[in-house]
Amino acid sequence: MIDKNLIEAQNAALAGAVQDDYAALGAKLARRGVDIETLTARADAFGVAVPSWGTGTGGTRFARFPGEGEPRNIFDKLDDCGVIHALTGATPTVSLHIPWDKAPAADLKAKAQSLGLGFDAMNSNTFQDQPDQAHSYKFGSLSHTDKATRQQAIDHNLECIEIGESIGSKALTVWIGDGSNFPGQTSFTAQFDRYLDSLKAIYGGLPADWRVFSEHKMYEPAFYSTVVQDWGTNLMIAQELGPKAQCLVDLGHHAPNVNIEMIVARLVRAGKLGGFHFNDSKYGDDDLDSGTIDPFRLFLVFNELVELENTPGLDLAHMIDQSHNVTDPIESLMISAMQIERAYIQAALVDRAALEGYRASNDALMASATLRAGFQTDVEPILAMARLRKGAAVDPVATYRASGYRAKVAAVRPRVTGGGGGIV
Ligand code: LRH
Ligand code: MN
Ligand code: MN
Repeated sequence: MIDKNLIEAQNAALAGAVQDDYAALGAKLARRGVDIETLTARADAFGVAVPSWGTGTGGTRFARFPGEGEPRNIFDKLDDCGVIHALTGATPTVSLHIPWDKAPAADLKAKAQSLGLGFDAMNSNTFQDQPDQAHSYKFGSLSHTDKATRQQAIDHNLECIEIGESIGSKALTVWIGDGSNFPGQTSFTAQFDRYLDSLKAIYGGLPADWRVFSEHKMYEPAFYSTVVQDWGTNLMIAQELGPKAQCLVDLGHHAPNVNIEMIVARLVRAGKLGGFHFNDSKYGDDDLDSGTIDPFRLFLVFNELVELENTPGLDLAHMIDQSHNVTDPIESLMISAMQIERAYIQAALVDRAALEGYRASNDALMASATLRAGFQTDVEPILAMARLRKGAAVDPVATYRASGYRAKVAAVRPRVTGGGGGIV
């Protein structure tokens, strides 16, 4: 999809500068007692999953403005994911959404393999109706008052597990829009009990080596109450279901100013953090590109993850979940993957021993400064070197633009016109 020779040629022009910057940063970090190669090895091993649905232009509740050469189906989406991974070297897996990405498993597997991609968690969808379904989700899905509707939603999730199993996925993410719009519309308790019963049935269908991630979200599309509205409810769910159930934290699913990094620490302590949907947000579930609004918060999340990385059993699924309205989704996803990696490496270079010392002696100022030293270090030479060494692009966006990929696919992918909003 992207000519290896183009990547090499573009890299050749930048390699000298990368070497110089890398040597300078290496010397600077050495003075702080940090070995740059250890950090580069971390960057090299880091991966985050691309959401299949993020490769198309999203939309708001008001409108959708399609871009050129939008993927027509999951195979086009996988091609785009292959481009993102070839250029960044940081996105080896894709997270699928069913039924949006429904296709014969053998074809999905073969396509992913040809692109050097694997599959991360499967996402089920019971927040919208499909043309052929018997029961509507207008008033809920897994927590619906009607048993047949709940069963339909359960069956859909079991089918997602089945598809996932045949393509090598190991987890199912469940997010539901169920809730209510008016006080009095539902019983908080009975609705939650119904949800738990349904999820238990799904849990019962998990293969031995699978996990289920429940994803909380404060509001939307339900605007008065949501069944799985926060990490407290989410933790209750994971604890009641059993060891294969964990919580998924989507960074955009909290009230403004909520201390998400602290939620992360609490869930790790409970052995119940399963993974992330990375994005950034200013007001609500904005699904903006990772690290573009509050990069410090992203850093603080990774700071907890690095601090707790030796917690027994910790096995996190890192996934992006964004909606791109005004950019080329491939460019946004590449920048986001690199922002997430940047936050991770900045967290990894924090002097943990010094931090512990300042904490013990209650030196708040130096503890804060020690943490900030990580955030304020420009680790780009490390990320660029990791990409250079693995044959990805030193400057992924520039190489992508030079490749003319979007124009090439636009020639074979018909222009999508208009389209309503409504993507969550
Ligand atoms: C809900 C959500 C969830 C969905 C995705 C499309 O807001 O974050 O993860 O699966 O958006
Ligand atoms: Mn999400
Ligand atoms: Mn969301």
